[in-house]
Amino acid sequence: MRSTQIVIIGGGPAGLLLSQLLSLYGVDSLVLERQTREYVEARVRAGLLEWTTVELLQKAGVGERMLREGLVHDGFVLAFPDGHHRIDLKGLAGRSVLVYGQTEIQRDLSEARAAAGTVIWGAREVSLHGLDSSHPSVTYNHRGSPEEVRCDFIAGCDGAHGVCRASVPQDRLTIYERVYPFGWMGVLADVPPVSDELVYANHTRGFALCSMRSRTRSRYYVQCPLEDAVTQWPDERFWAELQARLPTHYAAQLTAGPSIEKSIAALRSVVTEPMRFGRLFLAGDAAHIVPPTGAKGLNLAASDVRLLSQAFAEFYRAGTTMLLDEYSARALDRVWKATRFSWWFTILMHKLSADPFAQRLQLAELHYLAQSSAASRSVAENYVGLSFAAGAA
Ligand code: FAS
Ligand code: PHB
Repeated sequence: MRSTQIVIIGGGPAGLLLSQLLSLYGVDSLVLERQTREYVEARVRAGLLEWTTVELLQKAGVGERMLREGLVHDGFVLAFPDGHHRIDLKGLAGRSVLVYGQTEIQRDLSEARAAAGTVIWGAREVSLHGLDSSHPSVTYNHRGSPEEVRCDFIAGCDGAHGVCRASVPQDRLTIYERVYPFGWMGVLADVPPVSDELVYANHTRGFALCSMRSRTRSRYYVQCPLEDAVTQWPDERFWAELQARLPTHYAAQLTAGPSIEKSIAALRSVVTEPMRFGRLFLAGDAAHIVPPTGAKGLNLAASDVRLLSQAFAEFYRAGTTMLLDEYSARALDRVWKATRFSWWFTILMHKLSADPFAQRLQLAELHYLAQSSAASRSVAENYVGLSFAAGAA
């Protein structure tokens, strides 16, 4: 029977980044990923990195192409029916963010782990055993062959629909959830972005976001009804709706073109407490989901992995479990602060109802943001990512 120190379930950004960091600490791991490498690399998801995530990817040795191809952004624009306001991230929070697609991060991490040969793609029927014992194990099926691996710890990095959280007795965890009554229709297209910076638009027709992947590839989103299907959104309808939701000077800049990817994402806030069960530790979407409005999903996964990799390294280096014992509380402190910001930003920017009172409250808050440097500073420091300073997670 094969054995290793850490079995990581899930080969998305959380699982691969954890495996890469552990290898730098001299800790062995084995990643079990259900899908193929190509499938995972093709999933179009996040696009915006906090600088602490950039620094962590650099520390993991996968920062070279990211820094060469990524776009440094010092601010973003809030657009609303009677005006717009730029949040000066660099000036207000002293930090920038980096635009670099999750697909690229996944490619960089897959490349780095391929050399180590410790990722099993296509691992099926994964099942966890002995979570409360000192030597848990994982069974799985690979290319029709049943396999088993013994380990010291299991890292659950298997996303929102994984097996790890589902393996814990339901009376030993609490799941907090909020479902938003709308989704995001997202389009990727090889057209120049409408602006040099991201534009978040609050409009009476619904929310819109103008993002990008490069100076020639744009990523756009419009709020849509939850029950919509992608087939109801031919390119022509998408471009017309996006243009209708942007201020005129952005709408005039909009270049339409054929979509190369089109998908609808549901918006949810989910937090699982605690993030540890015996020898199982949850990280990333396996433990929490945020609406993408605040661009926190991938960044929270990275901050979990930063804490968990340090905790495992301390255990094997010094034989102490202090950081492992503190992991859940420290990770959740940061998760809840990001969950709050993502919820607040989602409620502020989306069309929640036809209720004129609610719309006036949103407008009042946007006007306040535009007039108050203190209010804008609060947005800026949450958007660039709260510090890991002592006392904060
Ligand atoms: P992931 O879901 O990326 O990876 C989990 C992996 O585990 C998957 O590869 C899965 O195949 C595997 N897995 C699951 N069950 C398994 C099993 N039983 N056995 C083995 N493997 C298993 N975040 C942003 O910041 N901005 C965005 O715009 C944004 N858009 C998103 C759009 C969509 C449709 C989704 C679903 C998420 C989006 N996110 C966004 C959030 C997203 O980027 C996540 O935060 C990020 O993928 C988290 O990474 P992981 O925790 O590794 O989870
Ligand atoms: C993206 O580029 O996909 C993106 C950027 C910022 C967000 C959400 C998504 O808040």
